Amino acid sequence: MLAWAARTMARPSGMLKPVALRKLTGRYLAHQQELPALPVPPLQQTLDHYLLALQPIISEEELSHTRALVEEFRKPGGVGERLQKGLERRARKQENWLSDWWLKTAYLEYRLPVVVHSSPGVVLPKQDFQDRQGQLRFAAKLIEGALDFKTMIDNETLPVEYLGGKPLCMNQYYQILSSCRIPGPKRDSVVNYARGKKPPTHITVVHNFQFFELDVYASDGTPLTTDQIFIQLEKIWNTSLQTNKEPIGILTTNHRNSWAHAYNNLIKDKTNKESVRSIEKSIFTVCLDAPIPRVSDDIYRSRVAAQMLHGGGSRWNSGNRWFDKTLQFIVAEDGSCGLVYEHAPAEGPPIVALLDHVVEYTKKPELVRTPMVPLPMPKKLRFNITPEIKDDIEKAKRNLNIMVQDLDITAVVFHHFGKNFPKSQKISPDAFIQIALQLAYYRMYKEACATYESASLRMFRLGRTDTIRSASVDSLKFTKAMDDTGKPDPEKAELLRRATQAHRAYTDMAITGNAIDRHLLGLKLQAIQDLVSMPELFMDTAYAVAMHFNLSTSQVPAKTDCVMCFGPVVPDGYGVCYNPMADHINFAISAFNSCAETNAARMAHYLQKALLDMRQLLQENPKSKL
Ligand code: COA
Ligand code: HC5
Repeated sequence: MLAWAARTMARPSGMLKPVALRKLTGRYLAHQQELPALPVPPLQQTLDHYLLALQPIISEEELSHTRALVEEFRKPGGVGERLQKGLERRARKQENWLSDWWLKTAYLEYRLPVVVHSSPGVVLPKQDFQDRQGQLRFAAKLIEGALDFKTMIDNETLPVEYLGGKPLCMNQYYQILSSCRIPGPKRDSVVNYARGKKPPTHITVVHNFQFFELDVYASDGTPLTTDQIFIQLEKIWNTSLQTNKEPIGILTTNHRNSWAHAYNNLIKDKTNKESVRSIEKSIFTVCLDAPIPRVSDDIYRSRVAAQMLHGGGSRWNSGNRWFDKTLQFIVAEDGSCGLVYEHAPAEGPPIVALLDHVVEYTKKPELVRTPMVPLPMPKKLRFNITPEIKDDIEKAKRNLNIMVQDLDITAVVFHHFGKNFPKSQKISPDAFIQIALQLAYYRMYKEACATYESASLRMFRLGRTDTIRSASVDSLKFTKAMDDTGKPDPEKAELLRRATQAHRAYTDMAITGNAIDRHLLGLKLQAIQDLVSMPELFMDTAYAVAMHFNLSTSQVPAKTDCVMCFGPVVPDGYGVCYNPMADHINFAISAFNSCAETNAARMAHYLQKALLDMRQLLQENPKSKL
């Protein structure tokens, strides 16, 4: 039993409290104890790297102003050193000096709706069923596959993952099932029921906006079989044929403060409270969606990506979700399927590992047909809708439909090459893709922008992410040179190689805990905690520019040929997620329609062109053998 996990996860605030690890046992814990603690990088190093990171994105004039602020901040005995000491003290006391702060800042205190602004989606390859039978059979297999993965979590038999030869923190796997975000007036929380006294044995199934509690374990504790689950799903389907139900789940799409207010109002009623608790406790959710409108093959993926992110609006499937639920599988009647997940408890890779397992599972032939024992009717979760709740639903619908209209998303398969080409050139594939993004952006806007790429900090205990700043001095040198007819091609190729090396070097710095973003955040939060006045460094325009990520990107590799997606993080930005496979790359690019300067399809076009041009440049200008 994961005693440590039980204690930390039961805390309703979702915050992780340090507990003496010594007393604990278990395979998972033994592994966790071996992991190093996240270091606090040296102050002077971070400040030097900060100035370097600013170079490609701000003017020389702004830079000299910021240089002066940095000099002031870094002086011996100055405010920087004082805050750094505070951080180092925190690092000695806590299991991970960053994780509580990150959880709060990036998620629990972030007030925008989780839909589009925070929760990522995954689009699975289209399944070849065309009807309800096929839909329910696939959903039943998927549920069984997910329960199979859960067994590995429960038994602590999940294989430890590695990055760059180093073992990774596995804690996030213990956070993704039986958990849910709960809205709060100023700050949300995450509850996890997996390690409680009586862990849940049910999932939530939603159909036609109606929620059901489906027990997926038999009385002897074994998981139901595909056939049994299928029969139960049919019962659910047949008792939820009405399509005129209030889409109560829409409430979870609202701004967090509004939702927190509506939530307190909703759960005043005892029946509503029980229904909400059942959803929150459930192992995960399965959304049986209505078919999405038929579209041509070339925009099919983009359409499904939008469905996964927001459900298509109040008239389509958005009411068929509980967006606060950590994990929601989506299976639509027309064969489109995927998932959406609430980001606070975990990063993409554990979710994708689960998904890879589930997809493999669904491909297995069904072997045994179990003799049918009568199973109880799944419980319908009832809601009493007062006029006030109805009003909250209407408001949420209006806001959601605006968000749905505003999301511009393009999912494409770049089929000319995948990881194999950059590898053949002895270049990091991830760096190659990131530099292509820089080239695409430069060609569109004639400047570089602050660019975020997620880097895993899971080499450290309870590590989440730091930022790889992909816009670098070297990337800008290359992107400026690429279309400069005065520059010889061999020089351009050399600049490209150098830019990819710089990117890979930043990646190594980030995954070993030496990047600048989380350290700067830590210094800023330390200043707030110590109640010293905010250092000017953090009130500087350059700092705001550096944190305004017009390109927010992430690589999430998967075995399954799927595409992941998320929204932009600024009103005038792009969200770019990619899954590089051996011979092709799956991309999803998002933007907002309300911003005249951005266009997802245009960015996708420029990105593909950049990848092709860069390949040609390298092929025509091979590296000298000297
Ligand atoms: N020559 C030849 N091959 C190379 C190479 C080179 N110069 N550099 C790298 N490669 C190979 C690698 O060995 C690796 O091989 P594999 O396919 O056999 O595993 C492959 O190319 C991919 O390496 P690379 O493209 O450099 O990227 P990476 O896998 O190291 O990933 C990050 C880089 C930043 C994505 C990764 O470190 C990371 O942090 N991932 C987590 C991100 C995350 O959490 N995202 C979700 C956030 S919710
Ligand atoms: C299933 C794919 C999930 C990818 C989500 C992701 O990359 O989230 C980033 C998390 C982080 O801490 O970097 C945030 N981002 C979407 C804004 C890049």
